[in-house]
Amino acid sequence: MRYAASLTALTLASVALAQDVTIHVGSDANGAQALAFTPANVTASAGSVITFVFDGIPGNHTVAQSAFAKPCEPLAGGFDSGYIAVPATTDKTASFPTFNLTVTDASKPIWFYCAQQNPAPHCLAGMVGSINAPATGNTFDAFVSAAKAAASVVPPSPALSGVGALATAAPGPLVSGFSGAAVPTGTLPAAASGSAASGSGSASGSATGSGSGTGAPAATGSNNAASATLSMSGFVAFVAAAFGVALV
Ligand SMILES: *[C@@H]1O[C@H](CO)[C@@H](O)[C@H](O)[C@H]1NC(C)=O
Ligand SMILES: *[C@@H]1O[C@H](CO)[C@@H](O)[C@H](O)[C@H]1NC(C)=O
Ligand SMILES: *[C@@H]1O[C@H](CO)[C@@H](O)[C@H](O)[C@H]1NC(C)=O
Ligand SMILES: [Cu+2]
Repeated sequence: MRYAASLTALTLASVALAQDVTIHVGSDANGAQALAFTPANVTASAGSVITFVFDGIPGNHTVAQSAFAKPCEPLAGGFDSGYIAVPATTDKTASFPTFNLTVTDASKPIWFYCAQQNPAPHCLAGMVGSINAPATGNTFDAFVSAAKAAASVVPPSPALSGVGALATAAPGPLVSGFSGAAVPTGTLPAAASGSAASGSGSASGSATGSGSGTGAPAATGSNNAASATLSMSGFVAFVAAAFGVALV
Protein backbone atom coordinates (compact mmCIF):
# COMPACT_ATOMS: atom_id res chain seq x y z
CA MET A 1 0.00 0.00 0.00
CA ARG A 2 2.76 2.39 0.99
CA TYR A 3 4.62 1.46 -2.19
CA ALA A 4 1.56 2.23 -4.32
CA ALA A 5 1.03 5.56 -2.54
CA SER A 6 4.60 6.72 -3.21
CA LEU A 7 4.33 5.67 -6.81
CA THR A 8 1.18 7.77 -7.17
CA ALA A 9 2.82 10.80 -5.56
CA LEU A 10 5.85 10.45 -7.83
CA THR A 11 3.61 10.06 -10.86
CA LEU A 12 1.62 13.20 -10.10
CA ALA A 13 4.84 15.18 -9.57
CA SER A 14 6.17 13.95 -12.93
CA VAL A 15 3.02 14.95 -14.79
CA ALA A 16 3.22 18.47 -13.33
CA LEU A 17 6.90 18.73 -14.32
CA ALA A 18 6.61 17.61 -17.93
CA GLN A 19 3.99 20.02 -19.41
CA ASP A 20 4.31 18.39 -22.83
CA VAL A 21 2.42 20.19 -25.59
CA THR A 22 1.06 19.17 -29.02
CA ILE A 23 0.86 21.69 -31.87
CA HIS A 24 -0.90 20.71 -35.11
CA VAL A 25 0.84 21.92 -38.28
CA GLY A 26 -1.48 22.76 -41.16
CA SER A 27 -4.81 21.99 -39.51
CA ASP A 28 -7.31 23.87 -37.34
CA ALA A 29 -9.03 22.96 -34.09
CA ASN A 30 -11.56 20.83 -36.02
CA GLY A 31 -8.80 18.92 -37.83
CA ALA A 32 -9.57 20.67 -41.12
CA GLN A 33 -6.75 21.75 -43.45
CA ALA A 34 -5.57 25.31 -42.62
CA LEU A 35 -2.55 27.58 -43.01
CA ALA A 36 -2.07 27.55 -39.26
CA PHE A 37 -0.33 26.15 -36.22
CA THR A 38 -2.97 24.95 -33.72
CA PRO A 39 -2.63 26.10 -30.97
CA ALA A 40 -0.29 28.85 -32.14
CA ASN A 41 0.54 30.43 -28.77
CA VAL A 42 1.64 28.04 -26.04
CA THR A 43 3.39 28.07 -22.68
CA ALA A 44 6.02 25.46 -21.81
CA SER A 45 8.59 25.08 -19.03
CA ALA A 46 12.21 24.07 -19.61
CA GLY A 47 12.37 20.33 -20.24
CA SER A 48 8.91 20.24 -21.82
CA VAL A 49 8.59 18.61 -25.23
CA ILE A 50 6.62 20.41 -27.95
CA THR A 51 5.39 17.78 -30.42
CA PHE A 52 4.57 19.27 -33.82
CA VAL A 53 2.20 16.97 -35.71
CA PHE A 54 2.12 17.53 -39.49
CA ASP A 55 -1.53 16.50 -39.92
CA GLY A 56 -2.87 19.01 -42.45
CA ILE A 57 -4.26 17.05 -45.45
CA PRO A 58 -2.88 17.96 -47.87
CA GLY A 59 0.04 19.95 -46.48
CA ASN A 60 3.64 20.93 -47.03
CA HIS A 61 4.94 23.01 -44.16
CA THR A 62 7.98 23.84 -42.04
CA VAL A 63 8.49 24.72 -38.38
CA ALA A 64 11.27 27.31 -38.51
CA GLN A 65 12.55 29.57 -35.73
CA SER A 66 12.53 33.33 -36.33
CA ALA A 67 12.79 36.55 -34.33
CA PHE A 68 9.99 38.85 -33.17
CA ALA A 69 11.37 41.66 -35.35
CA LYS A 70 11.67 39.43 -38.44
CA PRO A 71 8.81 36.91 -38.23
CA CYS A 72 9.30 35.32 -41.66
CA GLU A 73 13.11 35.04 -41.72
CA PRO A 74 15.30 32.41 -40.09
CA LEU A 75 16.88 33.25 -36.73
CA ALA A 76 20.66 32.69 -36.74
CA GLY A 77 21.25 29.36 -35.03
CA GLY A 78 17.52 28.58 -35.05
CA PHE A 79 15.77 25.24 -35.51
CA ASP A 80 13.97 24.23 -38.71
CA SER A 81 12.16 21.01 -39.51
CA GLY A 82 12.54 21.38 -43.27
CA TYR A 83 9.50 20.92 -45.55
CA ILE A 84 7.29 18.00 -44.55
CA ALA A 85 4.72 17.06 -47.18
CA VAL A 86 1.48 15.17 -46.50
CA PRO A 87 -0.34 14.07 -49.68
CA ALA A 88 -4.04 14.66 -50.31
CA THR A 89 -4.67 10.90 -50.34
CA THR A 90 -3.59 10.54 -46.67
CA ASP A 91 -6.12 8.90 -44.35
CA LYS A 92 -7.16 10.98 -41.31
CA THR A 93 -6.12 8.12 -39.03
CA ALA A 94 -2.55 7.94 -40.41
CA SER A 95 0.47 8.16 -38.12
CA PHE A 96 1.51 11.63 -39.21
CA PRO A 97 5.13 12.80 -39.14
CA THR A 98 6.14 14.58 -35.95
CA PHE A 99 8.94 16.93 -34.91
CA ASN A 100 9.78 17.05 -31.20
CA LEU A 101 11.35 20.17 -29.76
CA THR A 102 12.57 20.17 -26.16
CA VAL A 103 12.45 23.60 -24.52
CA THR A 104 15.84 24.35 -22.95
CA ASP A 105 15.22 27.99 -21.96
CA ALA A 106 11.72 29.06 -20.92
CA SER A 107 12.82 32.55 -19.83
CA LYS A 108 12.60 34.04 -23.32
CA PRO A 109 9.93 33.77 -26.01
CA ILE A 110 10.52 31.37 -28.90
CA TRP A 111 9.02 32.51 -32.23
CA PHE A 112 8.51 30.32 -35.29
CA TYR A 113 6.99 30.40 -38.78
CA CYS A 114 6.20 28.28 -41.82
CA ALA A 115 8.60 29.01 -44.68
CA GLN A 116 6.44 27.48 -47.45
CA GLN A 117 5.99 29.96 -50.33
CA ASN A 118 4.22 27.73 -52.83
CA PRO A 119 1.68 28.67 -54.12
CA ALA A 120 1.68 31.71 -51.76
CA PRO A 121 3.73 32.49 -48.63
CA HIS A 122 2.18 30.82 -45.58
CA CYS A 123 3.92 33.23 -43.21
CA LEU A 124 2.17 36.20 -44.83
CA ALA A 125 -1.11 34.35 -44.26
CA GLY A 126 -0.26 34.37 -40.55
CA MET A 127 1.13 30.83 -40.24
CA VAL A 128 3.34 31.64 -37.24
CA GLY A 129 3.51 30.57 -33.62
CA SER A 130 5.10 31.25 -30.26
CA ILE A 131 6.26 29.49 -27.13
CA ASN A 132 6.22 31.61 -23.94
CA ALA A 133 5.17 34.86 -25.61
CA PRO A 134 4.69 37.71 -23.12
CA ALA A 135 1.19 39.01 -22.32
CA THR A 136 2.27 42.63 -22.95
CA GLY A 137 4.77 44.31 -25.25
CA ASN A 138 5.98 41.85 -27.89
CA THR A 139 2.81 39.75 -27.79
CA PHE A 140 1.76 36.85 -29.98
CA ASP A 141 -0.92 39.06 -31.58
CA ALA A 142 1.72 41.67 -32.47
CA PHE A 143 3.90 38.89 -33.95
CA VAL A 144 1.03 37.72 -36.18
CA SER A 145 0.43 41.28 -37.38
CA ALA A 146 4.14 41.72 -38.14
CA ALA A 147 4.19 38.43 -40.08
CA LYS A 148 1.22 39.45 -42.23
CA ALA A 149 3.02 42.72 -43.03
CA ALA A 150 6.45 41.16 -43.65
CA ALA A 151 8.28 42.31 -46.77
CA SER A 152 9.54 38.83 -47.62
CA VAL A 153 9.65 35.20 -46.53
CA VAL A 154 13.14 33.70 -46.34
CA PRO A 155 13.56 29.92 -46.33
CA PRO A 156 15.92 28.58 -43.66
CA SER A 157 18.39 25.72 -43.70
CA PRO A 158 17.00 22.73 -41.83
CA ALA A 159 18.55 22.39 -38.36
CA LEU A 160 17.86 20.39 -35.23
CA SER A 161 19.37 22.81 -32.73
CA GLY A 162 17.67 26.09 -32.00
CA VAL A 163 17.91 29.00 -29.59
CA GLY A 164 16.12 28.04 -26.38
CA ALA A 165 14.88 24.75 -27.85
CA LEU A 166 16.28 21.78 -29.73
CA ALA A 167 15.23 18.54 -31.37
CA THR A 168 17.00 15.24 -30.90
CA ALA A 169 15.69 13.60 -34.07
CA ALA A 170 14.71 14.60 -37.59
CA PRO A 171 10.97 14.82 -38.35
CA GLY A 172 9.38 11.50 -39.12
CA PRO A 173 8.40 8.89 -39.87
CA LEU A 174 8.75 9.72 -43.58
CA VAL A 175 6.90 6.66 -44.84
CA SER A 176 3.76 5.84 -46.85
CA GLY A 177 3.64 8.99 -48.95
CA PHE A 178 5.05 11.45 -46.39
CA SER A 179 8.17 13.20 -47.58
CA GLY A 180 10.70 15.78 -46.50
CA ALA A 181 12.46 18.02 -49.00
CA ALA A 182 15.41 18.21 -46.65
CA VAL A 183 16.29 16.52 -43.39
CA PRO A 184 17.67 18.71 -40.60
CA THR A 185 21.30 18.46 -39.79
CA GLY A 186 23.14 19.84 -36.81
CA THR A 187 24.46 18.93 -33.46
CA LEU A 188 22.58 16.31 -31.53
CA PRO A 189 22.69 16.40 -27.75
CA ALA A 190 24.91 13.70 -26.27
CA ALA A 191 23.06 10.44 -25.71
CA ALA A 192 21.90 10.02 -22.13
CA SER A 193 21.64 6.65 -20.43
CA GLY A 194 18.26 5.12 -19.81
CA SER A 195 15.22 4.09 -21.80
CA ALA A 196 14.29 7.60 -22.94
CA ALA A 197 17.66 8.01 -24.66
CA SER A 198 17.40 4.70 -26.52
CA GLY A 199 13.87 5.66 -27.57
CA SER A 200 15.02 8.81 -29.34
CA GLY A 201 17.88 6.92 -30.91
CA SER A 202 15.55 4.56 -32.72
CA ALA A 203 13.26 7.43 -33.70
CA SER A 204 16.04 9.18 -35.62
CA GLY A 205 16.87 5.86 -37.24
CA SER A 206 13.37 5.52 -38.65
CA ALA A 207 13.44 9.07 -39.99
CA THR A 208 15.88 7.88 -42.68
CA GLY A 209 18.72 7.88 -40.19
CA SER A 210 20.11 11.27 -41.08
CA GLY A 211 21.32 13.58 -38.41
CA SER A 212 22.19 10.82 -36.01
CA GLY A 213 25.73 10.47 -37.28
CA THR A 214 26.92 13.97 -36.49
CA GLY A 215 29.45 14.54 -33.76
CA ALA A 216 27.90 14.88 -30.34
CA PRO A 217 29.76 16.92 -27.75
CA ALA A 218 29.38 16.53 -24.02
CA ALA A 219 25.89 17.28 -22.81
CA THR A 220 25.27 20.62 -21.20
CA GLY A 221 23.40 21.00 -17.93
CA SER A 222 20.17 21.92 -19.65
CA ASN A 223 20.38 18.91 -21.94
CA ASN A 224 20.75 16.70 -18.92
CA ALA A 225 17.72 18.34 -17.35
CA ALA A 226 15.74 17.69 -20.51
CA SER A 227 16.79 14.05 -20.57
CA ALA A 228 15.80 13.65 -16.96
CA THR A 229 12.33 14.95 -17.76
CA LEU A 230 12.08 12.61 -20.73
CA SER A 231 13.02 9.71 -18.50
CA MET A 232 10.35 10.73 -16.03
CA SER A 233 7.77 10.87 -18.82
CA GLY A 234 8.77 7.36 -19.78
CA PHE A 235 8.42 6.28 -16.21
CA VAL A 236 4.94 7.79 -16.03
CA ALA A 237 3.99 5.80 -19.12
CA PHE A 238 5.38 2.67 -17.49
CA VAL A 239 3.46 3.27 -14.27
CA ALA A 240 0.31 4.03 -16.26
CA ALA A 241 0.72 0.77 -18.15
CA ALA A 242 1.38 -1.18 -14.96
CA PHE A 243 -1.75 0.21 -13.32
CA GLY A 244 -3.79 0.02 -16.50
CA VAL A 245 -4.81 3.65 -16.39
CA ALA A 246 -4.24 6.70 -18.57
CA LEU A 247 -2.62 9.54 -16.63
CA VAL A 248 -2.48 12.19 -19.30
C1 LIG B 1 7.20 20.80 -50.52
O1 LIG B 1 7.56 22.14 -50.65
C2 LIG B 1 8.91 22.36 -51.06
C3 LIG B 1 9.17 23.86 -51.08
O2 LIG B 1 8.18 24.53 -51.82
C4 LIG B 1 9.14 21.70 -52.42
O3 LIG B 1 10.50 21.86 -52.79
C5 LIG B 1 8.78 20.24 -52.34
O4 LIG B 1 8.91 19.66 -53.63
C6 LIG B 1 7.37 20.06 -51.84
N1 LIG B 1 7.08 18.63 -51.68
C7 LIG B 1 6.07 18.04 -52.30
C8 LIG B 1 5.94 16.58 -52.10
O5 LIG B 1 5.30 18.66 -53.02
C1 LIG C 1 -0.04 33.95 -25.44
O1 LIG C 1 0.34 33.11 -24.36
C2 LIG C 1 0.78 33.83 -23.22
C3 LIG C 1 1.23 32.81 -22.22
O2 LIG C 1 2.37 32.15 -22.68
C4 LIG C 1 -0.31 34.71 -22.68
O3 LIG C 1 0.18 35.45 -21.58
C5 LIG C 1 -0.76 35.67 -23.77
O4 LIG C 1 -1.88 36.41 -23.31
C6 LIG C 1 -1.16 34.90 -25.03
N1 LIG C 1 -1.42 35.85 -26.07
C7 LIG C 1 -2.48 35.76 -26.86
C8 LIG C 1 -2.61 36.84 -27.87
O5 LIG C 1 -3.29 34.86 -26.77
C1 LIG D 1 8.07 12.48 -30.97
O1 LIG D 1 7.63 12.06 -29.69
C2 LIG D 1 6.56 11.10 -29.75
C3 LIG D 1 6.10 10.85 -28.33
O2 LIG D 1 7.16 10.44 -27.53
C4 LIG D 1 7.08 9.85 -30.44
O3 LIG D 1 6.03 8.91 -30.55
C5 LIG D 1 7.58 10.21 -31.83
O4 LIG D 1 8.17 9.07 -32.44
C6 LIG D 1 8.63 11.32 -31.77
N1 LIG D 1 8.98 11.74 -33.11
C7 LIG D 1 10.22 11.72 -33.58
C8 LIG D 1 10.41 12.17 -34.98
O5 LIG D 1 11.17 11.35 -32.92
CU1 LIG E 1 2.79 26.21 -44.02
